Amino acid sequence: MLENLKNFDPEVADAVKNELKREREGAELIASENFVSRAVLETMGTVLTNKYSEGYPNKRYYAGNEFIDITEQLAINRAKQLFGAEHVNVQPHAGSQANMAAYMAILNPGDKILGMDLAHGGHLTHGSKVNFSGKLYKFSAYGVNPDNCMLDMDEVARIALEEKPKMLLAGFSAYPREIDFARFRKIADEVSNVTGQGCYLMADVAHIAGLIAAKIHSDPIPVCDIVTTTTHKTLRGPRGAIIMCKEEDRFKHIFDPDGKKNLARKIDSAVFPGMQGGPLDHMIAAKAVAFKEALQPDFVEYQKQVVKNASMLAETLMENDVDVVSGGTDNHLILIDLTKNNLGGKEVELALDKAHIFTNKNMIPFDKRSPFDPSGIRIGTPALTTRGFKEDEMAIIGESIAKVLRCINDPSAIEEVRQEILSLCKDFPLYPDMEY
Ligand code: DSN
Repeated sequence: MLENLKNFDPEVADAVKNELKREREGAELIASENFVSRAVLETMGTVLTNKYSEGYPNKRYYAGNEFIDITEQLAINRAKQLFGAEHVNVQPHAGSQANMAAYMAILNPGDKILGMDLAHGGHLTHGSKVNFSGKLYKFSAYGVNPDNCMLDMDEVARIALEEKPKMLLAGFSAYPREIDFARFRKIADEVSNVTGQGCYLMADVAHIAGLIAAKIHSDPIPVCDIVTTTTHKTLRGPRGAIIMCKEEDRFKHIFDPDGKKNLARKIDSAVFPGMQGGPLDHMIAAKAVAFKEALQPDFVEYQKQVVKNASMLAETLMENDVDVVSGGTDNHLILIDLTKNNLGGKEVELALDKAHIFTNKNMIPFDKRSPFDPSGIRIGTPALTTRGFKEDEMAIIGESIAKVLRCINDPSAIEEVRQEILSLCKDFPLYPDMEY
C-alpha cells in the first residue's frame, strides 16, 4: 500500500514517463485533445477515486458521501453558470455514455433520429451501423453541400421534413464551420408543426464546448432541449462528459402524458440507474475544477487564441498549396484534403508522427477511400494554444506539415522537420517541473 509507482511498477512508471516526454517533444494537433492544468491533474489522482456514490447529491445509496456531494454540487453549479443551462448532469463517464443516456431519456428503441453523416463530420454515436446508436435507433443523415463542403440548412430542412424524425441532432466531430443552432431549432419546430407530434433538438457540442462557453460561437443552450459535451477537448477539463437540458420536457403532453418526470429527471434517471452505476467521483471533482478555470476571464482569451491559431494554420496550409476542406475554418479544427497530393491519410499520419506532429487520419466529405486509409487528416489547435503557441508558431507548423506532404518519401527532410519541431517545443515547456 505504501510503495510508490516507480518502485512498485517500473514498467507502468516508465510508460507514463515516456508519454510525458512524447507530449513535451511533439506538436499535438489532434483536434480532440488538450493539456489539463496541474490542478485538474492533481484532482484526478485523489482519494475521491475510492468512493462509491450511486445516486445524486443528498440522495445516495451509500453512506459517507458528504464530501462527494460537495464536489458534485460544485461541478453542477459551475457548469450551469458557465453555460447558462437549466439543468446539468455531470456523471457521464464519456461522450458516448452522455449521448446514450440522452437518447434513452426521451426516445424508444426504433425511434427516428436525423443526424450528420459520419463521413461528413458526424460521430459514431450519431447513427453508425457498428455503434449502439445505429443498432437501436432508426437514423437518417444529412450531409454537407458538395460544392463548398458546408452545411446547407435548406437541405437539412428538406430532409427533416421528409424523414420526420423524433429527434434532430446537431453536432459534429470533424466539421470546421460555425453551426447555426437557431436554424436547427426552426427546422425541428417545422417538423413538429407538420407531424403534430414533436421533434426534439439535441446538440452534441463535444468539440466546440470551450468556444461556446467563451461565447465566441453561436449558443445551442437556449434553443436545444438537450446538449451533450465531453469535458476534455476545447473545454480543457478531465476526460468525461456532461449533459445539459431544459427542466421541462416540451413534448411530455404528446409522448409521456401520464409520466411524473420532467426532462431533467428523465436525463438523471437515464444516466443512473439507466446507463451507469457508481460515478467517477475523482473525475467529477476534476470537472468542477476545470469549470472554475473556464469561468476565469483568461479562458475567453484562450478560446479566442485557439480560433486565431486555427485560422492562421489553415491560411498557411493553403498558401503552401495544401487543400483544406471548405476552404478554411471558423473554429478550432481543420480538415486537410489529401486527394490532390495522391496520398492516403494513413501514410501521412505516420509521416507526420515521425516528424513529431501528432494528427489523425479522417474521412473527408464524399471520400472515395476507406475509413482505415481515408483521404483526410484532421488537425486542431486547442492543445498547442494551451502550450502558448500563437500565430507565428502556427505558421511554422503549417509550413512543416506542407513540407512533410511534399517530401513524404525523403527521410532526411522528415528528420529536418522533426528537429525544427523539437526546437520549437523546447520554447514552450509543458509541465516543466513534473517528473512524470
Ligand atoms: N474521438 C473523438 C474525436 O477525436 O473527435 C470523438 O469522440
